[in-house]
Amino acid sequence: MAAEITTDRIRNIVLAGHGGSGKTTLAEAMLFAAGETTRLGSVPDGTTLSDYHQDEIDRGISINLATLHVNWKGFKLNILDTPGYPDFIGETKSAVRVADTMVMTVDASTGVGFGADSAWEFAEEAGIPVLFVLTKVGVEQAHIEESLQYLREHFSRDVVPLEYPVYENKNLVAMVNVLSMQCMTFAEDGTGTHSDSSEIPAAVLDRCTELRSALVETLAESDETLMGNYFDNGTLSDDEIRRGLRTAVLARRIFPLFAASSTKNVGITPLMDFITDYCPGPADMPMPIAAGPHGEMLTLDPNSHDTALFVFKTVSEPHVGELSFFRVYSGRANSGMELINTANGRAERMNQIFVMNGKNRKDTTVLNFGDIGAVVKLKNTHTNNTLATKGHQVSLPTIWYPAPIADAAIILKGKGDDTKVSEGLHTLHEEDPTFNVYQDPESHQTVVSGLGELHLEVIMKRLQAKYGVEVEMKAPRIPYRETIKGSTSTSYRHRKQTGGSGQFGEVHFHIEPWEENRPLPGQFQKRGEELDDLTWGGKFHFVNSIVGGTIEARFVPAVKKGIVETLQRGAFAGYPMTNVRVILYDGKMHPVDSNENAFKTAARMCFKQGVKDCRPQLMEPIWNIEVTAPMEAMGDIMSDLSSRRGRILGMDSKGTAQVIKAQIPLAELYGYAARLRGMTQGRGSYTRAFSHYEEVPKEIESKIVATADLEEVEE
Ligand SMILES: Nc1nc2c(ncn2[C@@H]2O[C@H](COP(=O)(O)OP(=O)(O)O)[C@@H](O)[C@H]2O)c(=O)[nH]1
Ligand SMILES: [Mg+2]
Repeated sequence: MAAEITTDRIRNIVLAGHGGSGKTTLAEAMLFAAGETTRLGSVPDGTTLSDYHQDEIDRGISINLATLHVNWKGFKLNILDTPGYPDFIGETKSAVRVADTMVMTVDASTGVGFGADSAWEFAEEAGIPVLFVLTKVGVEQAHIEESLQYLREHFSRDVVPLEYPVYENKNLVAMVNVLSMQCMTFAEDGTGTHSDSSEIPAAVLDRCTELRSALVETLAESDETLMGNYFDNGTLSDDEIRRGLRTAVLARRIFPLFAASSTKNVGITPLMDFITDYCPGPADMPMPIAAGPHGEMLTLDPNSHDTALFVFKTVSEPHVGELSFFRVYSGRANSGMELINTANGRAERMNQIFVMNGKNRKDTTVLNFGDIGAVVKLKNTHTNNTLATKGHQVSLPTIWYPAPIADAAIILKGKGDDTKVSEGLHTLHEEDPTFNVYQDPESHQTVVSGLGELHLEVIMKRLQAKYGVEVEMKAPRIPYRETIKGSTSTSYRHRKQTGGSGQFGEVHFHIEPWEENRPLPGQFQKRGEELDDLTWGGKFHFVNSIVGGTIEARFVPAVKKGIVETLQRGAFAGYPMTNVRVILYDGKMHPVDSNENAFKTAARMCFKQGVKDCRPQLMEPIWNIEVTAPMEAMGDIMSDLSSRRGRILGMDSKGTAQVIKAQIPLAELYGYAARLRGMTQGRGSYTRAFSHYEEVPKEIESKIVATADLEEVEE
């Protein structure tokens, strides 16, 4: 790009909407119309600029957010094409953060019932205007009026059509520009050029006139001065409409609706005109509040010469290295400048800066306040970091990502390199903060988590492609807990004669459940007690009530240690045990053969033997979930939940969606995100949080106990 782009000439837009609704194709049409490409790329052919990663071409969907730009009539439109699938919603979140307008695509060919609620919520949260685009209006079964009605019911009653398709014999032949009341006929060559005529076909004239009057009325209602003029003159002048519309779009009081057939580039150039004329530039939006060097809050100054860049995405590309995508929030970015990463205080050099079109990069020397670009080979910079001028270090607010809802344990397939796996997973996490990995200290499994099973699958494929290691995913080990419901008194003598010295220890235990304020059985005197908080949850109450020195005091700690070891490893199913009281009330010693080890072993064996008579019970983690989905899917969702041993706590409605609150065992939650999306065409979502432990039903418990790995030798 030759000329330097000034802030007032920048428009940052994010394309959002349901997967498959036509975002990538729309972006492709914009690029072709602006002369940025020499042919119109296609998603099915794998020839778009946005979906250039191999996994995207293979699956035919967008997985990564792509940064594109066009030069349109002297304006630079930065276009952030996002994936629509809930598994990759983190990418949408990142893109919304740096955009000033959202363009939400809505598939007119499938009629009502599309999703994209989360994108709408993100725009609401960010306070940015939303334009809707009805896509695929060229196909025969396009539902124009139904879609409009749905948008009004589902999102806002202030959705106003500014472009209206004209059909002849079910073929799309033109579009009416409702603002100018011109009928636009588009060139056949896919360039998006159109010739306009004031003659509007009779079939749509009344409807378009009606839509325009409604728009004028809405504008008048949203502004007091305009309201006055409207009453005086019965209408508004073109200039008043222009100013009123701009203000209303910015203030989110109006949500304009466009129509497009992207594969033919029909209807898109007027949308681009609208974006440059009516949508906010970076300086029209409120300046972000950042944290100063001492944590103080300050509003950035749009006229400041100090640079502040926010990194909203990083990706490592083969043959390129790590690319960091950023937006300039203050000052300007120059190639060669040195900045400080305010998250870690490290200096970074902006060796080369680029503007992007998917995988294509163009060198540039300067990006002004508000612009979006990329830089390669930063050393210590990740998503959510701010790079700022030394001495003027500010930190921009970070992007908050949705919490993971799917987990899997991973196992290396065949021979491979463990360190490569952990290095690879770590880097993939840095690139995609919605993907997490951790080592479960209890199960020793490597557990990955993300926004759905598809998300995890895609990341594992990426691990294989980039690091050459193949892994398998399976359900993570459930952190069951053992406990007891009954009590018993039991004893155990450990005696062993091996060659010279022997081993001898005998202990007598009373074992019972621990409960707050449960009294000690009357027959025992308390000589000493310890109430431990177990690291795996729950309590262990150890009571020493040895009378007459049958076991010397020096052996008592070893007895306790033997029990605690068994609690940790599990006494009947191989899971940690909680909430137990053991009263050591008798025992025997041998003058030569007794030692700490012997007592420890005796305690372990005695405890395990006793637990058998205490009605052992396995406990499982229960999670609270909140499922949001369209009404039509409720039947399937409910019956699926009950087959997963779920308990419905309540139902509510949220807009046109239904919200189910339920409790479900963690063991039944594996694969749930994918199942839910399958039942709802990707429109269902859920959140989860641990609630409590509950008894595992007997028939399930016996299966778990049967596979327990509990072999123990008497040392
Ligand atoms: N006929 C027709 N097909 C379209 C149009 N826009 C997109 N498509 C097709 O719809 C599918 C999904 O489009 P895509 O752009 O990948 O949607 P995205 O997931 O929102 O990016 C692809 O097969 C496109 O070729 C359109 O305007 N007309
Ligand atoms: Mg796409």
